[in-house]
Amino acid sequence: MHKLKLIEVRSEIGAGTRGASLGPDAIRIASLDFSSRFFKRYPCVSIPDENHLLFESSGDRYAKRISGILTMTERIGEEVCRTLEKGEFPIIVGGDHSIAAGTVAGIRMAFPKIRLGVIWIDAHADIHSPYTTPSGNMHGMPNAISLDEDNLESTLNAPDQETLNFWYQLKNVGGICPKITYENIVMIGVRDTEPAEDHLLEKRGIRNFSAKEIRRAGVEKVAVETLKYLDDCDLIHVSFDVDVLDPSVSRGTGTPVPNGITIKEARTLVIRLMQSKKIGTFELVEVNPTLDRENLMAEQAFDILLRASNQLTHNI
Ligand code: 6HN
Ligand code: MN
Ligand code: MN
Ligand code: MN
Repeated sequence: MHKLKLIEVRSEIGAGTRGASLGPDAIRIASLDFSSRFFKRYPCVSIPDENHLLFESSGDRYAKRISGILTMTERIGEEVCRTLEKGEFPIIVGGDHSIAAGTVAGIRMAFPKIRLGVIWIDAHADIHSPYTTPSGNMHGMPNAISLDEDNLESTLNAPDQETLNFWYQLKNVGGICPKITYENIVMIGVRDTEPAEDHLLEKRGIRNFSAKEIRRAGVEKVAVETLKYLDDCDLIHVSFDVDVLDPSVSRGTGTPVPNGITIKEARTLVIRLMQSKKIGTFELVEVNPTLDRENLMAEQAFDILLRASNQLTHNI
């Protein structure tokens, strides 16, 4: 039986809207409504945050608070690596999506040689670099960090040398760069991208199952196709950004995008993916209760976490 370990990361500094750091606590509160023993059953650690940086002015316009993101990536990486080395299954709960760079770093630190796949369930591709970001918010960059992607062909910004030094260090956390390759990433539900990202998605032929495709083919088929696409991988990370859901589900996330997937589709998708023994880590991010009503998003997120973990404990 899988031994699960929860890793809570109250990261706030990668997002442009305030409140994602409250996600893990909103999810804990939601678990009470389910009368669930989830948070009693599994061991849980909390990664110290760098949120004090929000109260300092940051000069790095094209990679805001990047020094803190580097510190967080190292901390998360070490914890995820330790957890995997103990044979436990890490479930990482955010926080903003910049934490995904730390999760992938941790997997790589534990297993430098394996073929690592990533299933990116999100309204966004999160593949910006400081050269292309429209916002400077680093939750839009974790895939570029893992892929060692600067996307210079689409340069719009001129980051300063200090920012670029941090960017280089960030991509090299754990001493392996790149940590994943383009053919081993599948995106599901991505529908809000900038031209610089579109350029990469097209040039690199990244597989994306749109919400429309999910509706047409059925979520079951999309899960099967996704796993088939990553058949060569030894281990797969699933990263679930709650803004993949349609905003009708809830407004409780910083960057909601219309035409998302339904909660029913999300549940089936996650359960079906988790049936694969290759899934080695699961991450859920971007719940923001300050934007929500009656903690709806946290309840949906907890429901997904619960189903994912129940499926995992069945995988003997
Ligand atoms: N997320 N592409 C936009 C940006 O500012 O870079 C949005 C990023 C959203 C990131 O939701 O994890
Ligand atoms: Mn995201
Ligand atoms: Mn997103
Ligand atoms: Mn946009």
